Amino acid sequence: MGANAWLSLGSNQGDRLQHLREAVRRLHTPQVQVVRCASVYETEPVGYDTPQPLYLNTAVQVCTDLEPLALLEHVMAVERAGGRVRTHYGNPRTIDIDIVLYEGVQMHTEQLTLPHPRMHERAFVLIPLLEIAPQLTLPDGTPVRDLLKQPVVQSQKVWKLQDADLSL
Ligand code: PH2
Ligand code: MG
Ligand code: MG
Repeated sequence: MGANAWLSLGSNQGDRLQHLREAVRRLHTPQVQVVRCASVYETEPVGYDTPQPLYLNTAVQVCTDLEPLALLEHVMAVERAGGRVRTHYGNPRTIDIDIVLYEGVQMHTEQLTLPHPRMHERAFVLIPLLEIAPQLTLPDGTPVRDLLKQPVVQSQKVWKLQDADLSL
């Protein structure tokens, strides 16, 4: 019996859908079971001061035996396998995978903060996440769906793709 965690995936470089597909397949290992995949959404870049290509974003639920920092190591290995090169913040990326929530965990270290500190202000995280976990709450009990009501989140453009299936 593992713990549930929710990951946000994004790509805005190259064959974006293929990068998401490969990442989901690589995430799924004996210690990290991908139990749910959201639809794929095309999203307007958020939080940059230079123009950026549109993203494809999705979210997955995993059930895992790994502790949060070990899960982070796994996620970063999957990013590297997907051709992720860390240059500076404003550069497009083949694949970005963020741990958004890990059941029952609140932590703040140099490597990892949970819940993800910017999930509250990001429709591209919240909308796919709520598709697969409509009842999800933050560790303080706040329903994640309440975060969607904020005007800053409401103003961000997110389009659901009808013909993209990520399931394994
Ligand atoms: N990721 C970011 C910053 N901005 N915007 C969109 N639409 N999608 C992302 O995945 C994304 C972003 C930092 O990781
Ligand atoms: Mg990110
Ligand atoms: Mg990241």
